[in-house]
Amino acid sequence: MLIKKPDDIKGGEITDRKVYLSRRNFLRGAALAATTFATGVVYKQLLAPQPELATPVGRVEPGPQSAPKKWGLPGEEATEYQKIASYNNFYEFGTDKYSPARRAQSLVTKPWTVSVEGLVNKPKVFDLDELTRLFPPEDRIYRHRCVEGWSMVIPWLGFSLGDLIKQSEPQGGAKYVAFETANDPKGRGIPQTDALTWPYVEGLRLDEALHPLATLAVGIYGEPLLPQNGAPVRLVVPWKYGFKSIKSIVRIKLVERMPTTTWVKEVPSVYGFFSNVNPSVDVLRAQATEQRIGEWGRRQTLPFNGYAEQVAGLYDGMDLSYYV
Ligand SMILES: Nc1nc2c(c(=O)[nH]1)N[C@H]1C(S)=C(S)[C@@H](COP(=O)(O)O)O[C@H]1N2
Ligand SMILES: [Mo]
Repeated sequence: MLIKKPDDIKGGEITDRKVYLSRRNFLRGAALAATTFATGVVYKQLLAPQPELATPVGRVEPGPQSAPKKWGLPGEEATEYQKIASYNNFYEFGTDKYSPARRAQSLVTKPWTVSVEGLVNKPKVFDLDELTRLFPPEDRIYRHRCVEGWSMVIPWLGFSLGDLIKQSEPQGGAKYVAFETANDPKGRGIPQTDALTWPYVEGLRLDEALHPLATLAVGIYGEPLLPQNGAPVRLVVPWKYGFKSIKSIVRIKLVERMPTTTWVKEVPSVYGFFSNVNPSVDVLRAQATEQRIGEWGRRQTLPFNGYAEQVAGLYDGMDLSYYV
């Protein structure tokens, strides 16, 4: 694998991707600045105590304390709300795990619309309130596996993306679905950092998008999404690595050809379009085990993140060590 040099490993496992990014910037000719930045990030992660949440969390004692059975999975406890809300990837607001909880508070989420467009008979721009009225969200507790090696169990509040897509009446030529995060620095309070190119974009094959597990989430633990978790509406694809679960979505477009995605654009040699959780294929680094946030030790990573029974059929006949 291209990116695993001994140099890269010493910064700490969780900073792998940032180290990669700093190398990319290096290649772009921003050597000094990038190196300084990457070092700063490493120190921050090593030294930072658990950060205070900038947002007053609506529910100080979240679900697990009051109703642990309701929120867990068999043999797996739901991750504490405070952890879900303070350990995030949202590169628009910084590349370390703790920045989004502080910096995403600038995100303007009202009013918010989601456009469903492209190869559909009934394109429509939905106001968020209308969306949740038409598709009432329900509790959906899923594992969330980041390619950096950590995982959580998150009690989302959401509805099936497929229900929204079906009502738009996809045309015969529609084969894929492309998603876009808001990209409006002034109007939406999203800083234009140079970590990635914006907007963040993602995609699914249409049959994946129609699978009932593919979820549009509007809340966690029964509360509206916090900005750092991708308010007011984000994708959740529990059998794929976390980066497929694009946050703060404004556009859903049905298209004929496989759309590009942010991480495929960034590192085509490492990331693939499908990005199904697969313990036997290394993406970024070995993916056989994971650190469940809030637990000691590591868990075995399950094929399709434990959802093989439901989703493996989508990939019948595909060589999943090639179609990563
Ligand atoms: N727009 C946008 N969406 C994003 C990201 C991002 O940087 N920007 N990061 C992804 C990654 S890598 C992960 S692991 C999840 C993290 O979601 P969480 O912070 O709610 O756990 O969001 C994904 N969606
Ligand atoms: Mo991730």
